[in-house]
Amino acid sequence: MFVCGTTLGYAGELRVVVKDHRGKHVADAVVLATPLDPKSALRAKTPLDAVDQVDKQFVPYVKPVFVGSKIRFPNSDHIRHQVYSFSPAKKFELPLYGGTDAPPVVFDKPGVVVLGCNIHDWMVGYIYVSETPFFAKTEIAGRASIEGLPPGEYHVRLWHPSMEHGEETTVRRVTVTAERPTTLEWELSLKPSLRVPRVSGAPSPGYP
Ligand SMILES: [Cu+2]
Repeated sequence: MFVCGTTLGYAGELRVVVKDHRGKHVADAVVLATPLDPKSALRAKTPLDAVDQVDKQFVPYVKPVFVGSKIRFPNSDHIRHQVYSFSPAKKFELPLYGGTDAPPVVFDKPGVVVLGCNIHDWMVGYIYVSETPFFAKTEIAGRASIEGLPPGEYHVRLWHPSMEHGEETTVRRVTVTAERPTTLEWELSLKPSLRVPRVSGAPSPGYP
């Protein structure tokens, strides 16, 4: 008798390359794969994760997490920070602190959470709270890979803090198989970045 489901245990992979309209590789783009069959997304993996503060910047600048994740906000600087968010997906404010004293924050609602610091106005970071457990972030070469995908149909989309159009304009329907990785390329229009890279050790504007 032929038994269906012989591919059980085999998983697919999505490989993604993101470039801007000039062909430059785009880092910090979040790639999200939502299975059309919701049973494929049954996974309760919400590890304790962290967004650090180093040289008065959030590290990493963009952090994708699965909904329900707890995030710590350690402070590796020798000064104190006061981290907050006014975003509807998560409003919170940590007390002014140094070191690793701040209690972790639970991100229980999907969406974009913009992080700021009350002391250092220019500090900005992003937590993307994903409703799907299948996501990844592009590195400097504009590449990301999502592994361990149950084979099937997916809606795949992108988010980036500087994207010109909404993430819904990036949605593609993709078939994932266990045989070979599926490669996708996007060209993403970005708004001119207002983020000024700061040199470590350089004098800081504003407060110390
Ligand atoms: Cu600060």
